[in-house]
Formats: sequence, C-alpha cells, structure tokens
Amino acid sequence: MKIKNIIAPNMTEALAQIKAELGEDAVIISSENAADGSVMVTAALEDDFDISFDEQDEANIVEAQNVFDERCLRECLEYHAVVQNVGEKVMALARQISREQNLSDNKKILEKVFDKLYRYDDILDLNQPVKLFMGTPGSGKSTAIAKAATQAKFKKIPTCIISTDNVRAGANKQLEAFAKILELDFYFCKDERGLFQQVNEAKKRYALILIDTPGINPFIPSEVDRVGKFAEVIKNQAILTMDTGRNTFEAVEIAEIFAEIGASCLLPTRLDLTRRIGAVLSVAACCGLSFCAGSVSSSIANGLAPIDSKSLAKLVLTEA
Ligand SMILES: Nc1nc2c(ncn2[C@@H]2O[C@H](COP(=O)(O)OP(=O)(O)OP(=O)(O)O)[C@@H](O)[C@H]2O)c(=O)[nH]1
Ligand SMILES: [Mg+2]
Repeated sequence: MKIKNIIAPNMTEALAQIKAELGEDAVIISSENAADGSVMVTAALEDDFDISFDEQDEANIVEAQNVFDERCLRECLEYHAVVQNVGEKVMALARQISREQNLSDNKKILEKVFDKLYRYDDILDLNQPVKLFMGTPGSGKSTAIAKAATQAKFKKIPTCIISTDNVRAGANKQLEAFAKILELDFYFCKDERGLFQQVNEAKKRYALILIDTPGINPFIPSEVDRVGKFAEVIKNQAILTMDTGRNTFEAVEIAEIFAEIGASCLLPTRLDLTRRIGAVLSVAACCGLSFCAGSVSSSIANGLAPIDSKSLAKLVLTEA
C-alpha cells in the first residue's frame, strides 16, 4: 500500500495533488486543518493486483476441471499388457483429446483415442468379396469362416467356401460338413494356380467368397511361403485370426510376419476365454491392421461380434 501526506492551502488543492500523485483510486485516510488554514491530508492507494477474470482465465479453469484420470488409464493399459510404444501413443492421444475437447471421462476419451488409432471393417463388407483367412494352427480360422458364412446365409448373401487346407487330416471334411448344413457350395484347391482359377469363376456367381488356409508356423519360412502364395493370387482381403490371450510380444512378432504376406485385417478369437486384450490392441496398432470382428464363443451359432472403438474401450476399462 502506498501512503502519502499532502499539505495544501485548501482541500480542493489537496485532492488535486492526491489525484495527480496516487491516481483516481486513492482513498483519504485522514485530514486535519492546520493553524495557518492549510490542510494536511493522508491518502492511501492499494497495491495493484490484477484480479480481472477474462475468457482465457475461464478456459484455463475449465481445462483444469476436465483433466482426466491419467493414472487409471495407465493402469488399465498395464493390466492388459499393451506394448510400451502403443501404450504411450494411447496416453498421448488421450491427453490431446482431453485438452482439445474438454473431456474428463475416461471412457469417452478412450473411445475417441481408439477412433483415431484403429480402423474398423465389417466382416461382411461386400466391396471386398474375397476373404482369405490366415493364422497359426488352431487360431480359429475354420470356425470364423463357418460363423461368417452363417451370418451371410441369414442375410441371403450368395456365398461359397473354398478350402486350401490339405495339411491337417480332416480339415476339409469339417468345413465341408458346415457348408452342407448351411447349404453353401464348397470347393477345394490344392495350389495357388487352382485357387486363382476357382476364385475367378466364383466371382461370377457369389457375392462373398470365404477361403480357408492351413494353419502355419510363422517362424518356418516354407510354411509362410505356402500361405503367402495363396494370399498373393487373391489380391483381396486377408484376415488374420489370432487367439486374444497370446503373449503380447509374441503376438506382435507373429502378426508382423502375416502382415508381410498381406494380412490387412485382424479377427481376434477366444475373446470369451481372455480377460486381457493387450495382444490384439498392440498387434492392430503395430501392424496397421483393421478390426473386422471378434470371435466370442466356440459355438458357430453365436456368430461373430462386431468390434468398434466403443466395445474396445469398454473391454479395456471394465476388465482391468
Ligand atoms: N471358446 C472359443 N473357442 C473357439 C473360438 N474360436 C475357435 N474356437 C475353438 O478353437 C478350436 C480351433 O478352432 P479352428 O477353427 O478349428 O481353428 P483353425 O485355425 O481352423 O485350426 P487349424 O485348421 O488346425 O489350423 C476349436 O475347438 C474351436 O471350437 C472362440 O472364439 N472361443
Ligand atoms: Mg481349420
């Protein structure tokens, strides 16, 4: 606080001097008349604190209120065993979205993060009518095909199934039996040349062509090559089926090999047997694979569940 004592011939002059020296906001604390008729006035001025509240201040407060629970989200990602670089990407996007869109709700933020981070396809998207399923042995290829074929049958989509699996005894018989029950046409091709011809023929008659391949060990090049040749001739959608409960790092390594031979889409299987989905979150982000559906039961009748940013966010936040 600034204090000034002013002596002036009269009160009018004293006030003028106070105004000149301390400004309009000064207040008179005391005044006295001296014996000679002059006046002695004590005036004070509060220090200048900026207490104005403008739009920017308001925005800062809104932002502060909307800070999301970073620790909770980080713990969820750790629980699901998401690989570090994908986890960091999710956190960075979450912070950006929270700040830019004034959001504090973890579920809403995570949905928006997954909207940005992943692509989502429809398993029955007929713009890509030829769908080849690939994956490790027992990853759920034939089951996923039977489920997709069942959905297609319900929607009256003209569909056929082609098997290229001559590795596992009885593999064709199983799928052929499904095709028979569903009253769908079933074909078998033993090599890539046969597949090429069969697919070209099938395109004239069917809106959806589902191709099964033998389960392969991605660490054995000759096995990878076998399915790679099939993928090369169809030049359409290659779907990687993967057991959701796999070790995250193994899953990413395996998916990288399948992505190299053309896998563009991920179909997580055994979601019903798994609580942690870090492997599939990591695979889709690291290998740039879209999600096309998820398998949530061994039962063919239960079909395939659609996967989108909402279902992924729910799985991440509720299981952890
Ligand atoms: N609980 C559960 N079981 C599944 C799911 N998907 C597949 N299975 C089971 O997993 C086993 C293997 O599935 P298949 O569809 O035969 O796997 P595949 O990839 O065709 O196997 P190969 O042809 O031997 O390479 C079967 O017993 C299926 O019933 C699923 O989403 N949930
Ligand atoms: Mg099979």
